[in-house]
Amino acid sequence: QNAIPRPSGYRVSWHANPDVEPHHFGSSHPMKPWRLTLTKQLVMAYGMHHAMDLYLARAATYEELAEFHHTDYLDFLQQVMPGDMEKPEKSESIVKYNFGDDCPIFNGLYEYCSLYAGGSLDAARKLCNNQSEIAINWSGGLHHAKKGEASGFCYVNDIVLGILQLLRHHPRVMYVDIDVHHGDGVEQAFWSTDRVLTVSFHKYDKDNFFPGTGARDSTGPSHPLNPGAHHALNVPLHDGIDDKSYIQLFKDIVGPCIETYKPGAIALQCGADSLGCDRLGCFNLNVGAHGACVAYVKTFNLPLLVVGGGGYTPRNVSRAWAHETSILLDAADLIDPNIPETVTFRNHFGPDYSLFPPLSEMRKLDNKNSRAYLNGLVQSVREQLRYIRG
Ligand code: V1S
Ligand code: CA
Ligand code: ZN
Repeated sequence: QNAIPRPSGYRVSWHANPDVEPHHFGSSHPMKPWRLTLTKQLVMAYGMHHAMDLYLARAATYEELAEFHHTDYLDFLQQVMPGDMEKPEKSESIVKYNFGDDCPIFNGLYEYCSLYAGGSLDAARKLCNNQSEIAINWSGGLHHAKKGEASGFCYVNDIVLGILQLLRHHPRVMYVDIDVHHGDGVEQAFWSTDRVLTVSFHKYDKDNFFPGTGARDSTGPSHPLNPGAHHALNVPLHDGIDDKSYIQLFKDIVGPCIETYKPGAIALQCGADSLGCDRLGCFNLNVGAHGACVAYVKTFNLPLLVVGGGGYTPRNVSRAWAHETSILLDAADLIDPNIPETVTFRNHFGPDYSLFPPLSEMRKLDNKNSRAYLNGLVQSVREQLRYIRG
C-alpha cells in the first residue's frame, strides 16, 4: 500500500535513527528498543513514509544534554561500562545515579541516549522553524529521567529538552502524557514555572505502582507566589479503565486545559503501556481509544511534538504508533485494518493480522474507576483551572 497522500494543509516530520533500535537492556528487561523497528516496518508497509518528511536524527551533543542534565551525571553516563556494575569503586556513583535493574548499564548506553534525545531536539526545532506542524519521534518520550539521575528505564529526558527548545519560541507549552506511568521527570523539571502546564494521566497507587507520585492534589509548589503553583495537573486512575471512560475523561480534561492555558505548542507523550494486555500496564484501552486521544489533541491545530514512551507488548506498541502516525497524517481512513501478511509480520501479528485486535477482551481487568470517581476528577480539574490564565 503506497497511496497515502501528503496532508495538504500541514507538514508532518518523522525523526528517527535506526542505530537506536539494536540496543539491548537485557533479556529479562521489559524495554525492547526493537519495538521501534516493528513500528517502522508497519508504517512503511502502509506506505506512510511517502507522506512525511523523513529525517535521520543526529545524536544530541553533550552541550545540548547539559541544557537540562548535570554535567557530573552526563560524565558518568558517557564513561560507564557494563562491567562497572560489579566494581566496588563504582558502586557509590551507580547508587547515586540510580543505575541497576530498572536502568541497566548496557553496551552503547550513551549513544542510545544521545540518539533518542537528538530525535526530540530535531523534532522540536522543525516545529520552531515552521518547517513542520507535527513532528514525531517514537524513540523518545522517556519521561522519568531527572537532572542528575536515571529512573524507570529513562536516562536522559528528551521531552524536557524538546520543551526547552519549544519555550525559545513559545511563551507557554502544554505537556500531555498518556503513558500508564506518571510523567514525574517532566513535571519535576517544570515544577516552578507557569510556562509549562504538565498534564499526566496514569495509574496511581502510592506504594504499589511505579513511580508512586502524581496524586490529584499534587498540583505544583504549595507557595502561592511560586509561578509554578497550579501548573502541574495529575489524573490518577485505578486499574481497568475502558475505552469509553478514558476518551471522555481525556476530552473533558485536556479540552478545558488547552482552552484555558492557550499554549503556543503541545508536547504529547504517547506511552503505549496504557493499552490493554501490556506487560507492565493495567488499563483496558484498545488501539483505537489510545489513538482517539492523539486525534483529539490534533484537532487544536497547534504545533505538536509527538513522542513515544513506555509500551511493553511490542506487537501492540507498533500497532498503536503506526495507527497514530496515520491519524497525524490525516490518513487513518486510508489504512487497511488488516495488516499485510508478509514474512516479517507473520511472527508478530498473526493469526488475526488486525491493526485493532480486541485487546481488552484477552486479559480483561475490572474497571475500578467508578463514574462518580471520574466525575470527581473532572470537577476538581475545573477547580484547578480557575487558577490558570493563558
Ligand atoms: N512495573 C514495573 C517494573 N518492572 C520492572 C522490571 C522488570 C524486569 C526487569 F528485568 C527490570 C525491570 N521495573 C519496573 C518499574 C519501572 C517501570 C518504568 C516504566 C517506564 C515508562 O514506561 O513509564 C517510560 C519508559 N520499577 C519498579 O517498580 C521498581 C522496583 C520498584 C521493582 C522492580 N525492580 C526491578 C526494581 C525496583
Ligand atoms: Ca502518564
Ligand atoms: Zn510507562
